[in-house]
Amino acid sequence: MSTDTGHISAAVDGSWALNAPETLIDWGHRAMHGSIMLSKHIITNYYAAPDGIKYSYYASCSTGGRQGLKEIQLHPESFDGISIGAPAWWSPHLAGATLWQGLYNYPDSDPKYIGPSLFSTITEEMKRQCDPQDGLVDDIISDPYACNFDFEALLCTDTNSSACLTPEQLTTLYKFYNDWVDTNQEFVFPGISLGTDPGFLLASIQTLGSDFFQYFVYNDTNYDYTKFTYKDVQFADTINPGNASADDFDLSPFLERGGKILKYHGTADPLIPTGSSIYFYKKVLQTLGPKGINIEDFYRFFLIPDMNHCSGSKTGPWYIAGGSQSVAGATHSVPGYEDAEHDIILAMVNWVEGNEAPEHLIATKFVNDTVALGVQSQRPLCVYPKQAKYISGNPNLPENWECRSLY
Ligand SMILES: [Ca+2]
Repeated sequence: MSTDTGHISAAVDGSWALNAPETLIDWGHRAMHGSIMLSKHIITNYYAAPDGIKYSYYASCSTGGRQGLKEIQLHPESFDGISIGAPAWWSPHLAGATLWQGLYNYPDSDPKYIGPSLFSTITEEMKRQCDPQDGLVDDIISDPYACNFDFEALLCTDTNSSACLTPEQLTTLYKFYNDWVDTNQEFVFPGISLGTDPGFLLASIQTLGSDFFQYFVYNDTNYDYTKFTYKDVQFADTINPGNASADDFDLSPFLERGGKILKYHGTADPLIPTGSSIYFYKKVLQTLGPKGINIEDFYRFFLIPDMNHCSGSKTGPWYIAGGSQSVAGATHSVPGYEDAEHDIILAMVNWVEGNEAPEHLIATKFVNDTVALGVQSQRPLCVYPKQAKYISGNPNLPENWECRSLY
């Protein structure tokens, strides 16, 4: 089953929500649940199964990730297992950060403005510094959070006046790659990971942010997003348009019904900061840990080094046949490797039906992301917070890596 949740629009156009409060609730959670219930009814009757449906699964990414988390928070019975990628789970804060990050670089007449011609300079310097810090020079920043990055290496000097940044521009860059912290040191939203292309969020004001406040929060065609501040996020929190935020960290009802969650997020996501998934994981841990629950018993999270939003990486293995992932020449699963170690859907099925929790997954990079051209490299993805560390031999082979705890 899939659903348009009751409206049709381009992904980055929020104008459909103008004067449409009921449609907003449909988008937030109601259409998903209604569609699930209806499809279960149809499937049960079509197949005339005497015992009904044995297992139900969900797989999606981005807003689909949010919708899956929201569904199991409101209706834990709906699914036995969900596979969630890069979820847009914290609606007012994600939209607020999207707008705020664009405003760092606004207007373009300001001395702090960084033009697009410098973006590759920035990411190349991050790659140069951070790639080796993970222990292997492989054109992949495997652990952006452990990179000690010297921003001032990008500073213009008297001998270097192009492909460099002024002190004012460095301030913009520093904000962009760090958490947004506002009044009274309150954490608002994580910044983008080091090494991630700033092109999407920094180059211009994205309607994913401004339309949320214009149409979802204020319902006002005259809204001026250039006046946006943290106060607007605080106000949006009080409304929580469409009750969309999937921010109920007590997932114990889903655990108690036997549900399983496999979640992944690329470490070079230019759209939804990777840190927002880490933050969610830690919030669930902090909520359930004190109750004596080991969250790995039902919720396992994988970072995918260098992967962009939901899919894709120039150099890193990223393909696990997750929701919205695709490579040329595959209609489903991972051709040549259709098993629970390489395919996150099969891993989820294996966990739910075979009671075997995945200790790792193996991500695949096909040459030019085309199956017919063969496998370029494979590498294990580890259950967070473990990381894949290179041992020896050919780094393109997964057996030459192991998942290790960092401490
Ligand atoms: Ca590296």
